[in-house]
Amino acid sequence: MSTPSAGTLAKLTPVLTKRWLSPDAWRLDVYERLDGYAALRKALAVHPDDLIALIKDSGLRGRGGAGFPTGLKWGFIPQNDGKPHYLVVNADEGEPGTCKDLPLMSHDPHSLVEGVIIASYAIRANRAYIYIRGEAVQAARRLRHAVAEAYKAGYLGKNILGTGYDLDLVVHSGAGAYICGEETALLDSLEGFRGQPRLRPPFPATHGLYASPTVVNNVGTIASVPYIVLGGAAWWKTMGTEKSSGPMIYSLSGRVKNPGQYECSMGITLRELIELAGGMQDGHQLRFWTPGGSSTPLLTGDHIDTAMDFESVAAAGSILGTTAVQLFSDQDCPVYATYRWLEFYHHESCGKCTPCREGNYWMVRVYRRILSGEGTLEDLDTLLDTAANILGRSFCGLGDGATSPVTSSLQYFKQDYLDYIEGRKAPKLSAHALAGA
Ligand code: L3W
Ligand code: SF4
Repeated sequence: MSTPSAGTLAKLTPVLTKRWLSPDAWRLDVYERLDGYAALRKALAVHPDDLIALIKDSGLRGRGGAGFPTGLKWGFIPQNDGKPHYLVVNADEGEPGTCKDLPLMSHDPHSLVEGVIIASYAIRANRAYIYIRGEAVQAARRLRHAVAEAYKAGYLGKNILGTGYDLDLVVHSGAGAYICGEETALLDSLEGFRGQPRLRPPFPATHGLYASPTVVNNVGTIASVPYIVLGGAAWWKTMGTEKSSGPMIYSLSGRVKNPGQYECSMGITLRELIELAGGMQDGHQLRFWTPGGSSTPLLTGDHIDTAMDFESVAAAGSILGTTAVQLFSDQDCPVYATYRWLEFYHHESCGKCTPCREGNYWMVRVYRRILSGEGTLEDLDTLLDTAANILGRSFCGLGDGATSPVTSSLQYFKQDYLDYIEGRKAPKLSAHALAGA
């Protein structure tokens, strides 16, 4: 394993991850010894509007993929409308390659619970939900334990810390559907319906859970809140760039020596992240990668000096997304990787709209043909045409995201497709796979 230089190690900015290496930080007594619930005491002494102003001032942006300004979203919640307000935490982490929320909830669940209480107080909600991915059994167990401890200690329930503020928090496990990570499908699922996206607008901020004003935020977004309350907006903005403030947890997977989570100021380059992860595996050269999960367009080895903030990744032609950095080498095939992602989207498509339901089905069939050595040049046009009919015509982001690896791999790696079609590359799939298409 190559050791990162001192200069590179100094690029780590452990904020949300700082307790992960403390044994038993998931227990309330340990969490409290490590500053836990100090931010809550501070926040409950502040007017809710001032908390929203603080979050706006910090520049915090959503950590779930879209990077929407958090304070702005909280500010959309109507006041004095006579309706109940809700906070819903999207913990349905399912984007391929993404692995930042589940370790946070396992190692440091109280930081999320504390963030939920502060955020709920700010938007004047008396009921909050954490919708956690069904397969995340261990993280859900830790969360439920933390919620029970928080109730017992008077951080949840009636008259929290004697302030007169009431909040109930429910941890709800999903049933293993990727689409329930889409915020409106998540709300349908929480209400007991089949999880399928709703038309937006109206957005959840005005018509969310039970048609009431609802903030839906990602785990990392809400877990950032206690740190901003304690450290202040100016401190938060010392990390990151002008428009992408704060630290971010990057999940590195694939052909690096030490895959894992690395928390750094936004704007760190991919090259530095790879060095933090011990470098590429021996004998492997970076060939292609995703900045934020498989729904974000692929970039190539030529983009290794891209700064990993919202604006710089967009300028490079992709999306920062969930900062799920999946790294592939010269020994990996972009056509096959794209096919595997498409199998996923095809399987997870909820079926509500035609472009995504039918388009992904057809694209999988075309990939099977190409990878079986039976492809034709027209297949490449079919792929581009199908992707163009999905992008912007789908009911939700799943359809759009599914086209990202297709169009970007054709943009950068068309020769790999041609090699299969023209017989220079051995088929990756058997004729049997084609027959099953
Ligand atoms: C009120 C308006 N609210 C927008 C809110 C909206 C939502 C947020 C972002 O996320 C991303 C995509 C993938 N009034 C509003 C408003 N909002 N305008 O702002 O909205 P939007 O539409 O920009 O994005 P989105 O559809 O909520 C999708 C990226 O996520 N992605 C992540 C997938 C991850 C999972 C998972 O692991 N479970 O699904 C992948 O990178 O690229 O950019 O709250 O209500 N006028
Ligand atoms: Fe369902 Fe796909 Fe349409 Fe989204 S784009 S509503 S997942 S069929």
